[in-house]
Amino acid sequence: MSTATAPLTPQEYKTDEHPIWCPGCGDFGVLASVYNALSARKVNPRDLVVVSGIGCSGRTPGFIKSYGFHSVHGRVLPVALGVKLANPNLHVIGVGGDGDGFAIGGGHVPHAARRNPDMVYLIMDNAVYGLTKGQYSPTSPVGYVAGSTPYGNIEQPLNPLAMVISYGATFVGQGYSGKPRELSELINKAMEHRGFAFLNVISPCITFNNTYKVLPAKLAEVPPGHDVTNRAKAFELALETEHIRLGVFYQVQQPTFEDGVAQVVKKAQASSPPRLEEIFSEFA
Ligand SMILES: Cc1ncc(C[n+]2csc(CCOP(=O)(O)OP(=O)(O)O)c2C)c(N)n1
Ligand code: SF4
Repeated sequence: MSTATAPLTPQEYKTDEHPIWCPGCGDFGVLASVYNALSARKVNPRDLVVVSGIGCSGRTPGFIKSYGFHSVHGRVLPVALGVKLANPNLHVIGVGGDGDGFAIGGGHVPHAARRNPDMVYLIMDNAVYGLTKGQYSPTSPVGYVAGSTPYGNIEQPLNPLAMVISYGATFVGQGYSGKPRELSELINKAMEHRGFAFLNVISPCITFNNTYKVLPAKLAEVPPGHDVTNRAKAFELALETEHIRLGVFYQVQQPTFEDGVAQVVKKAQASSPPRLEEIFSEFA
């Protein structure tokens, strides 16, 4: 992966496209943090691909100077994995909403996590379907009232962090759009990690699920001295109810998917597999 010849400032990662998100949407803070992290890491835009699903969050690739792929709902990960396999030298960042990632796209997350491709998967978690006007999502709390749940949501929310830790991701962290400096550092660490780096970013939807007032009392950093290689401890932090922890929960090193694929290709090329004619001759 090459770095830009002249490092870009965060501003220079902006495109001419202006976000049409509602004023005050948390996604602005996430986008600014991505710009900061790209600038800090001196990422050359031509070596970067941002892949998104559908949702307000799905518009993100249009705002980042890079290659981009605004895919279909829930399909961030298969597209991102395809990009990474086609050219392992690229930086790949997948972005999407909690609905995109954990409702319609939920079947892809375990397999991406256990394969461990070297990419970042960033969820903008607003606990609501923003684009389609505020229906409850898999991370909405019990009791959440919206057009689709006028008497309150009766389903328990799922826990993206605990799920992804259990799926075998090698980097799991959580950030908050309202703390862009800390979030920039977290994205930087996720990009530095070699393997599947999952970031759940709490990014309030000011229009349909305004949590700005209640969040500050609940947010707390991952405790100092937390051993990020301790998976059981990472689970404990993810399952805490008193606090919503911010920082790196879990990080270990394991071989990446693309390294494994390259080895398989090498082995296949070195061996002399039977020719198709030989295989077919068995059935003649
Ligand atoms: C296959 C398919 N089903 C449903 C939709 C309608 N749809 C568009 S975005 C969305 C959910 C958006 O919520 P989320 O993924 O959390 O993103 P946000 O808008 O909150 O950023 C839905 C259900 C769609 N576009 N495609
Ligand atoms: S509807 Fe919600 S998530 Fe979508 S742009 Fe507006 S505030 Fe952001």
